[in-house]
Amino acid sequence: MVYCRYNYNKNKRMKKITIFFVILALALVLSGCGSQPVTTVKQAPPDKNSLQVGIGNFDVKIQNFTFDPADINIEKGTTVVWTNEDSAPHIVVSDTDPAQSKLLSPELKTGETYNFVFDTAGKFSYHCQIHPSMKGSITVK
Ligand SMILES: [Cu+2]
Repeated sequence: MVYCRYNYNKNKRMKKITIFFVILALALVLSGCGSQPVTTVKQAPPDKNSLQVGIGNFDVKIQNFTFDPADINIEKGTTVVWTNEDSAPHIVVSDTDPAQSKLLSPELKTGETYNFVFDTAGKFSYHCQIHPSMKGSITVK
Protein backbone atom coordinates (compact mmCIF):
# COMPACT_ATOMS: atom_id res chain seq x y z
CA MET A 1 0.00 0.00 0.00
CA VAL A 2 2.80 2.36 0.90
CA TYR A 3 4.60 1.29 -2.20
CA CYS A 4 1.50 1.99 -4.29
CA ARG A 5 1.03 5.44 -2.86
CA TYR A 6 4.69 6.21 -3.39
CA ASN A 7 4.41 5.08 -6.98
CA TYR A 8 1.29 7.17 -7.52
CA ASN A 9 2.96 10.26 -6.11
CA LYS A 10 6.00 9.65 -8.24
CA ASN A 11 3.85 9.40 -11.37
CA LYS A 12 2.04 12.59 -10.44
CA ARG A 13 5.34 14.38 -9.93
CA MET A 14 6.66 13.08 -13.26
CA LYS A 15 3.51 14.36 -14.95
CA LYS A 16 4.02 17.77 -13.39
CA ILE A 17 7.64 17.87 -14.48
CA THR A 18 6.67 16.79 -18.00
CA ILE A 19 3.99 19.49 -18.23
CA PHE A 20 6.46 22.04 -16.90
CA PHE A 21 8.96 21.19 -19.62
CA VAL A 22 6.31 21.19 -22.35
CA ILE A 23 5.22 24.68 -21.28
CA LEU A 24 8.85 25.79 -21.06
CA ALA A 25 9.53 24.46 -24.57
CA LEU A 26 6.41 26.16 -25.93
CA ALA A 27 7.39 29.43 -24.25
CA LEU A 28 10.85 29.23 -25.77
CA VAL A 29 9.50 28.52 -29.23
CA LEU A 30 6.93 31.32 -29.03
CA SER A 31 9.34 33.89 -27.62
CA GLY A 32 11.90 32.82 -30.20
CA CYS A 33 9.48 33.53 -33.02
CA GLY A 34 8.31 36.78 -31.50
CA SER A 35 11.75 38.25 -31.03
CA GLN A 36 12.97 37.28 -34.47
CA PRO A 37 13.67 40.43 -36.46
CA VAL A 38 11.49 41.03 -39.47
CA THR A 39 13.65 40.56 -42.52
CA THR A 40 13.43 43.54 -44.81
CA VAL A 41 15.14 43.71 -48.15
CA LYS A 42 17.17 46.86 -48.14
CA GLN A 43 17.62 48.31 -51.57
CA ALA A 44 20.88 50.17 -52.00
CA PRO A 45 20.45 53.79 -53.06
CA PRO A 46 21.39 54.48 -56.66
CA ASP A 47 25.16 54.44 -56.82
CA LYS A 48 27.12 56.75 -59.08
CA ASN A 49 29.10 53.69 -60.06
CA SER A 50 26.06 51.49 -60.49
CA LEU A 51 25.54 49.80 -63.82
CA GLN A 52 21.85 50.69 -63.65
CA VAL A 53 22.55 54.41 -63.84
CA GLY A 54 23.07 56.07 -67.21
CA ILE A 55 22.15 55.36 -70.76
CA GLY A 56 24.41 52.41 -71.48
CA ASN A 57 27.76 50.80 -71.06
CA PHE A 58 31.01 51.17 -72.93
CA ASP A 59 33.49 48.36 -72.38
CA VAL A 60 37.21 49.03 -72.18
CA LYS A 61 39.47 46.00 -71.93
CA ILE A 62 42.74 46.17 -70.08
CA GLN A 63 44.97 43.84 -72.05
CA ASN A 64 48.73 43.57 -72.56
CA PHE A 65 49.26 46.68 -70.44
CA THR A 66 47.04 48.83 -72.64
CA PHE A 67 43.53 50.20 -72.45
CA ASP A 68 41.59 48.90 -75.43
CA PRO A 69 40.26 51.11 -76.87
CA ALA A 70 42.44 53.78 -75.31
CA ASP A 71 40.59 56.86 -76.54
CA ILE A 72 36.83 56.74 -76.63
CA ASN A 73 33.95 59.09 -77.39
CA ILE A 74 30.79 58.62 -75.41
CA GLU A 75 27.54 60.37 -74.69
CA LYS A 76 26.79 61.96 -71.37
CA GLY A 77 25.46 59.39 -68.90
CA THR A 78 27.40 56.47 -70.35
CA THR A 79 28.91 53.96 -67.96
CA VAL A 80 32.46 53.00 -68.87
CA VAL A 81 33.31 49.49 -67.71
CA TRP A 82 36.96 48.55 -67.45
CA THR A 83 37.77 44.85 -67.30
CA ASN A 84 41.23 43.65 -66.43
CA GLU A 85 42.14 40.77 -68.72
CA ASP A 86 45.82 40.87 -67.76
CA SER A 87 47.42 38.67 -65.15
CA ALA A 88 48.93 41.81 -63.61
CA PRO A 89 46.80 44.12 -61.49
CA HIS A 90 45.88 47.61 -62.73
CA ILE A 91 44.38 50.74 -61.21
CA VAL A 92 42.37 53.18 -63.31
CA VAL A 93 43.01 56.74 -62.10
CA SER A 94 42.30 60.20 -63.47
CA ASP A 95 45.23 62.30 -64.69
CA THR A 96 43.72 65.20 -62.76
CA ASP A 97 43.01 65.14 -59.05
CA PRO A 98 41.24 61.80 -58.51
CA ALA A 99 39.69 63.11 -55.30
CA GLN A 100 37.86 65.71 -57.35
CA SER A 101 37.12 63.66 -60.45
CA LYS A 102 36.26 60.54 -58.39
CA LEU A 103 37.79 58.45 -61.17
CA LEU A 104 39.86 56.04 -59.14
CA SER A 105 39.38 52.30 -59.22
CA PRO A 106 40.47 49.85 -56.58
CA GLU A 107 43.30 47.53 -57.57
CA LEU A 108 41.76 45.43 -60.33
CA LYS A 109 42.92 41.85 -60.34
CA THR A 110 42.44 39.50 -63.28
CA GLY A 111 38.82 39.40 -64.37
CA GLU A 112 37.73 42.25 -62.12
CA THR A 113 35.81 45.24 -63.44
CA TYR A 114 35.44 48.88 -62.54
CA ASN A 115 32.64 51.07 -63.79
CA PHE A 116 32.20 54.81 -63.80
CA VAL A 117 29.35 56.97 -65.04
CA PHE A 118 30.45 60.03 -67.00
CA ASP A 119 27.67 62.55 -66.59
CA THR A 120 29.52 65.76 -67.45
CA ALA A 121 30.80 66.79 -70.85
CA GLY A 122 34.54 67.16 -71.40
CA LYS A 123 37.70 65.23 -72.03
CA PHE A 124 38.92 63.05 -69.20
CA SER A 125 42.42 61.63 -69.38
CA TYR A 126 43.44 58.75 -67.19
CA HIS A 127 46.26 56.30 -66.68
CA CYS A 128 47.17 53.23 -64.66
CA GLN A 129 48.45 54.11 -61.23
CA ILE A 130 50.75 51.07 -61.19
CA HIS A 131 51.95 51.45 -64.80
CA PRO A 132 51.92 55.21 -65.63
CA SER A 133 52.77 54.50 -69.28
CA MET A 134 49.29 53.03 -69.72
CA LYS A 135 47.10 55.90 -70.86
CA GLY A 136 43.57 56.47 -72.01
CA SER A 137 41.02 59.22 -72.49
CA ILE A 138 37.29 59.61 -72.50
CA THR A 139 35.59 62.36 -74.43
CA VAL A 140 32.06 62.99 -73.20
CA LYS A 141 29.65 65.06 -75.27
CU1 LIG B 1 48.52 48.81 -64.85
